[in-house]
Amino acid sequence: MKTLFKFITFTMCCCISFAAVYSEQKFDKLIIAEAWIRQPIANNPVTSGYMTISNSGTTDKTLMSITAKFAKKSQLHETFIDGDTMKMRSLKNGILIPAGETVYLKPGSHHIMFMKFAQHLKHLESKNVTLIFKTGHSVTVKMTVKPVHMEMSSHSH
Ligand SMILES: [Cu+2]
Repeated sequence: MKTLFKFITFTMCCCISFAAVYSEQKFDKLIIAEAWIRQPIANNPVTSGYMTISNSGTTDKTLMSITAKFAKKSQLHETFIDGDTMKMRSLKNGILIPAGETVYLKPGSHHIMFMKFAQHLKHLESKNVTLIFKTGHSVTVKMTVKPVHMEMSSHSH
């Protein structure tokens, strides 16, 4: 099933670093940082999540899927350009995190899509999200719910 969404949020700022705001979460050879969920606007039934994933090990890892209790459906998405429109689709083969490298899930690029919320996402709440790798290994990370503009204000000082 191929699902396309119009990527309306692309024009929002996507290039600001805010690493200092988040502590790293370490799982053996994986380091997760800057894990956040875009606070949904009003009754919008979908939102996206972002994080950086570093693989300090010597074997490549592939992130295959995501689960979260607060969303009935979670997918890994990529963003692409179709003509002059920004669109997104689910990544059937997951996201490769090569040994020794860092992969950035960020606005305008790969991201997590959370759909059909089972719980309300509150401002600055920390949510558990489980990352499932191709090997079957999984890790549960904490992601902070926040509006997009916060990354800008947090960066200004
Ligand atoms: Cu998406």
